[in-house]
Amino acid sequence: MAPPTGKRVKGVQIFRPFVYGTTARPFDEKTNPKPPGIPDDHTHSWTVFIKGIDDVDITYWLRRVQFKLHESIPNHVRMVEGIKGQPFQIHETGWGEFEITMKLYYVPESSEKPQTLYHHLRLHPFGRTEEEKEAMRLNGGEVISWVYEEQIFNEPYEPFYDILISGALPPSASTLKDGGGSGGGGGGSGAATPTSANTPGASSNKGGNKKGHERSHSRASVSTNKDGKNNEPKEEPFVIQRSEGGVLERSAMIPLVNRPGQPFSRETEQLEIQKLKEAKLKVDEMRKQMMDELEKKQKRLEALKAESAKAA
Ligand code: SLL
Repeated sequence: MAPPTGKRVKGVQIFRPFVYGTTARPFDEKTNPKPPGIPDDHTHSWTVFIKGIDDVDITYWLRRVQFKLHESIPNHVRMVEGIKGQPFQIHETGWGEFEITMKLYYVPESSEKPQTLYHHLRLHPFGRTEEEKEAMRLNGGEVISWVYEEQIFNEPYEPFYDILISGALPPSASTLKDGGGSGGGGGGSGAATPTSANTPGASSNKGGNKKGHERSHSRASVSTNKDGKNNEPKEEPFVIQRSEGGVLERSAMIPLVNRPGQPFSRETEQLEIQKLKEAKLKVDEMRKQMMDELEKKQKRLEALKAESAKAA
């Protein structure tokens, strides 16, 4: 961790969405043959990863990730350095499930301490219900356990703040052109509400006040300075727009709709909200029924008491 440079930007929280998790497949002669040299007792190939939502680059805030695997795996502590536009990931094979520890090391400009995330490697179909497990079995045996998360930078140091809001770019632009500072456009800033989609059990490894999700995501052509003044971008080689509901690099957007391999979107969020609303209605209904029954019982008790008082 580098010594802090500059001052913290007070009263500001910047968040960046990301996705982490595991994908596993059983070995199968046709669809997933076991490579030579893999021990007989290994039943699955699997991958653990941390990446940007919609596969956008996150190396401008995340520098390296230390993955700690099960001790039975050779060389079980692995450091993965960020490569621009690529996920932080490890491919492995094995026979058992276990908890993976991921230590996130941020870019030096952030002066942030590393943070740890935990994720359970899933090799076998899982879910809250048999239906959910069956849906996984139908998925060609691929077991996906992914979590949507938001990294909050609370009152970031000025140099890091400048990097974070250095300008939203079209997807993959970061692989074409280096570095921050050019282009216009602020990424969204705001507070986090960790959610999970399609995966039971979202994690949340940090605090932060919840302000909901309707935040400034798409100020893509005008940047806002710390002093609150709007600046026209100095150099703007292209008109920056979301394409196909995808997200801009270096923004806090999430996709508008689901696409193959991208299960986290506004659409998913709406479905989750709908599920919560339905669950609340059900709980309200159950509560009302119980209250009605309680009232009936209380009346009956009163009646019995009155009867016994008369008899005495
Ligand atoms: C279990 N508690 O009993 C867990 C342990 C260990 C998994 C799982 C070894 C791979 C290798 C491997 O898959 N270990 O030998 O490279 O399920």
